[in-house]
Amino acid sequence: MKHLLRKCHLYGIVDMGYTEPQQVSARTHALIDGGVRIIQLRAKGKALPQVKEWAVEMQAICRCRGALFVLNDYPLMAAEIGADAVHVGQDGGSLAEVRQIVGPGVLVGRSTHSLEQARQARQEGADYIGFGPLFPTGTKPGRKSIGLADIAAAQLAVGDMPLFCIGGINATTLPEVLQAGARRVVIVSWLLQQDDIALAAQSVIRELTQAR
Ligand code: TZP
Repeated sequence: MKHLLRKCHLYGIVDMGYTEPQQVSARTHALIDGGVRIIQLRAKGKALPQVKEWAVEMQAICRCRGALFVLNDYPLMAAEIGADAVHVGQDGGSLAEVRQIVGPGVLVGRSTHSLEQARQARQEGADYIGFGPLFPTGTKPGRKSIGLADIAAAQLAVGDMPLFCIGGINATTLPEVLQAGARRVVIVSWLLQQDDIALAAQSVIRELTQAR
């Protein structure tokens, strides 16, 4: 699983704030068609039985097509449905607690919002981190953005643990994010709002590859 994670440079999220239930399957396929190999279900504020239904649907697609499926927020459910990874926020408990719930075969990702939190997640043994929000974003309204200045230092601090920059990344901001040293990114709303999600993902992956 970890070797698959290492190959991932664009991380996609099917965020139910931007996605109708009947689009879950098509959007998961479109992301994979575009080359995305790690995809998260993010369903903030949705009823658990619904979340589970979408998670099972996405997990099956990802398994079948060779992509990693990540469930946001629910370690118990992630273990139950056999997700490849679970992603937790700063308020999601210690990573040791999360690991105890999901067991050794499930990757654990952590959101971080500062250099210090990135270091801490590395120490706690996260498999990967999200680092941001770099820019203000409607996907996390009211959340203070951290800018680009610490990307290179954070990258250095976490060594070979994959660090995905996140928050307000789109075709316009991507070049400056790469210029600041980012090598992996999560893009949520911009990708989901493209007419052709697969094509948009492909072009982002091309830019990420050229920057390496
Ligand atoms: N964590 C930090 S920023 C963010 C999350 C989940 C949302 C990023 O969404 P977008 O739409 O790509 O700005």
